[in-house]
Amino acid sequence: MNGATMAFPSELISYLRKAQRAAALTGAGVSQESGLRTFRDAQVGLWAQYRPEDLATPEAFARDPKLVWDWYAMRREKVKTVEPNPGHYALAEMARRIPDFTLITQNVDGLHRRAGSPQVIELHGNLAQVRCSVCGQFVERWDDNGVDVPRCAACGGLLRPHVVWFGEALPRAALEAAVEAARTCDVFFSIGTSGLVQPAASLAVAAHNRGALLVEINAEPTPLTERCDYSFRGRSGEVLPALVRAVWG
Ligand code: BV8
Ligand code: ZN
Repeated sequence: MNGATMAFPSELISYLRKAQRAAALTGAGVSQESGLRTFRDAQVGLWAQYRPEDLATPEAFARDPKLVWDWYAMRREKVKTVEPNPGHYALAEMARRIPDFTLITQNVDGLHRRAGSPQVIELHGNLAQVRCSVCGQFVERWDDNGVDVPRCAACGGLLRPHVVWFGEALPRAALEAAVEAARTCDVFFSIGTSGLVQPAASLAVAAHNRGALLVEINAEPTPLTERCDYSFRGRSGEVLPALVRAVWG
């Protein structure tokens, strides 16, 4: 299905025109059209031999901090070279159209903010931020001599990316805000996510159980698909702009 010729059910269009409160959960699929690999995509180059879920763990960092630091340094550099895509901009537009719109993302690339989304709940942190793995102090600048993992000037601890690794708790305030949005919204969008990672994936179910309309936009079916009121199979960079055009002109 491509966005240009998409037709949306009229009852969905009228529902969205009246919606007062909406929440959207985005995953790596939304950034895929900006040129960022999803977690499902195979990695390339010298990272091809590693699975993201094996690198994004405290155990991997403890075992080989340099490998994990370099993987994030590579991703930080890559994010600097990409731009938000029409899917990001369509979500920023939705926030201007729906009175109470909460954008929740699993992505750590910061592209929603760059696309102008007013406030973004970053459930899994942000690649661009670095903190000390010991004292937790955030660090703006560090010298990476390419040999050792940079250390904290205050306590000498190893620096690490400010992202949530598997097995680590999500930031409490972010998770609480996301749960509150899921509980109170009229419509919940699940976009570009395989719906496999918890607790993010449970937000859509919580919203649906509270009576929200559940709308999925994803390139392939997910464990959420059969629960959805609407599930659009397609690229978020095409479907989202088409939906915004159909609802708000
Ligand atoms: C926690 C930051 C507890 C790092 C990430 C067994 C059962 C259930 C749960 C668990 C379990 N074993 C372990 C767990 C818990 C675990 C978990 O869920 N594991 C899964 C894998 C089973 N969760 C955790 O560990 C979480 N923490 O539970 O802590 C705790 C509590 C208290 C105290 C201490 C501990 C932490 C999870 C967060 C991990 N960090 N990211 C980094 O980025 O490096 S997760 C990371 O992977 C991403 O952030 C994202 O969330 C996830 C990848 O998922 P997606 O974004 O959905 O991407 P994916 O590639 O999967 O899918 C993309 C989709 O897009 C696809 O469906 C594709 O078809 C579609 N698509 C592609 N292109 C497009 C598209 N769609 C539209 N348009 C396109 N163009
Ligand atoms: Zn420190």
